[in-house]
Amino acid sequence: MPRPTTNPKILLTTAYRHSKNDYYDAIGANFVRTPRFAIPRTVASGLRFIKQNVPDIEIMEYPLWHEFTAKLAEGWDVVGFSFFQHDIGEVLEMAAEARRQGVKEIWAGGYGALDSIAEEFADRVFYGYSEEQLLAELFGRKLDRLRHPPLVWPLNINLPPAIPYKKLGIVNTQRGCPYRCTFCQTPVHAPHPSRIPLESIEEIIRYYRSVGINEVWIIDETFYTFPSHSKAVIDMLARYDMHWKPMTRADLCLEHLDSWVDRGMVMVSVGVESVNNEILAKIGKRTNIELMQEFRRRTIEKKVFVLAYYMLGYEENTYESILRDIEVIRKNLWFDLFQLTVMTPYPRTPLWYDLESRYGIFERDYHKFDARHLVWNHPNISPRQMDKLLRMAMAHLNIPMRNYIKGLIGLGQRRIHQKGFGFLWDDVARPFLHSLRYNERKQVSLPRLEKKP
Ligand code: B12
Repeated sequence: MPRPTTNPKILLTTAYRHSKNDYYDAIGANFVRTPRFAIPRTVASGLRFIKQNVPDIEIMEYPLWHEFTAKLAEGWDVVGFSFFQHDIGEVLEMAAEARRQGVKEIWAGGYGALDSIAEEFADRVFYGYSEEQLLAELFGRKLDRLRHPPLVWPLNINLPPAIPYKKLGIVNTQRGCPYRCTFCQTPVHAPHPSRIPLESIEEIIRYYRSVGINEVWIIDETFYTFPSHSKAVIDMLARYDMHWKPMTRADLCLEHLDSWVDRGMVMVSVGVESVNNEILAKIGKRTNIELMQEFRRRTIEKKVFVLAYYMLGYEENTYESILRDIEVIRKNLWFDLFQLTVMTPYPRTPLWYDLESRYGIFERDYHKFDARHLVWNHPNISPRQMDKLLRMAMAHLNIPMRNYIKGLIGLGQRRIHQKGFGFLWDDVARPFLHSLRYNERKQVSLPRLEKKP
């Protein structure tokens, strides 16, 4: 793209909300019982990263329709959309409205842009992480250091009503993933893993501390891909006295469990995906059930809360085999919380090409690509049966006093042991009071880290 002589006016936004509280909640969607956790998606990580590093661009996260149209009326050279697959329906409506209001150039980016429809409605499609490209192409500048924006998620407890419990600081320490699981889009989106500079990570941890946040979630695809970098991050988290939760692999976590717990890890999330070793081998997961059982045993011992990702609906599955697997989990692998999804082929993954060619992907409603619906012609299970299986799995695997509340009590015991009843202030009252005060929807720009003399 030729560099424009004057700075173009660029607005990047996300799918719109249908009503005030219509924030997608991928965690809350895993429960049929109460109390339950909720993490409404109120901030758009990709757009915050762009804004932090390319400040001349304006961003708008999850607007209501009337907010979006009012914004369009301000006049823009470019309107770009950041979206997931299941947001495409809303984005198509928004792009049409932008064209109607005279916007000449529409952009698409994020994971949803891997769908071929992006080429149809957008003039430009961006693949993968884009800060450097945007800065160079639009403003002829080089990125001296990728900076990490403030990314804060609300963690609520729904009794109901929804009680704001705490605000979590989100940290990305690296991008991409060296593993090649057949269902995952990351190898297409970011095929070459890279590190986020340690200086930027320290900047963001210091920011979280300064605004009263004491828990961070590391949402890397696979934390500890770069061991020496990750070790430095862990030391930093310990130095700032943070509680932290990485998203990683069970084998990596098992190997480092003692030292991670000593440095403040309280929770971990890992992909279990299946309780069948043949399926695990077939999807390229490179784990097995024996390893998972050992991981479970050790995390119980260390009182670490485990969020397990689990997929239903492999080609080999039948209605009955899924019910049997649920029982296997309850007996041998009952983690503290399950994020349950239905295996969904996403564009350009090996799984997508395979299922499309052999069975066909029938679903045309993009909303159903939220990993909670059967979207392809499964040989043994119908979409209705899959809905029922998903609900049954939730009902049998996420039970307050059998796992997730019990897991929290375990965490509380560990904290009492460390801090005495000071934990009531540090872990309960203070996060709650802070949660009422901090508005994560407000865009804040991060001050530069002052170098120590
Ligand atoms: C954090 C996360 C979440 C969070 C989202 C929080 C939030 N506020 O966004 C939670 C836990 C809620 C979540 C839930 C789900 N997630 Co998720 N999630 C991720 C994860 C781990 C990180 C996303 C992220 O923040 N990346 C960091 C930012 C900086 O990167 P980015 O968003 O890609 O943005 C960069 C570029 O894409 C680009 N860019 C982005 N948009 C645009 C737009 C324009 C115009 C331009 C120029 C550039 C550009 O520039 C950005 C900066 O470099 C990814 C895997 C991954 N590592 O990316 C999966 C992932 C995105 N999730 C996925 C899925 C399937 C889901 C769920 C549907 C699963 C489920 N059923 O529970 C839900 C749906 C959530 C939803 N509706 O938003 C899939 C997406 C598949 C797809 N095509 O839709 C992924 C890729 C996981 C996977 N490997 O399969 N998720």
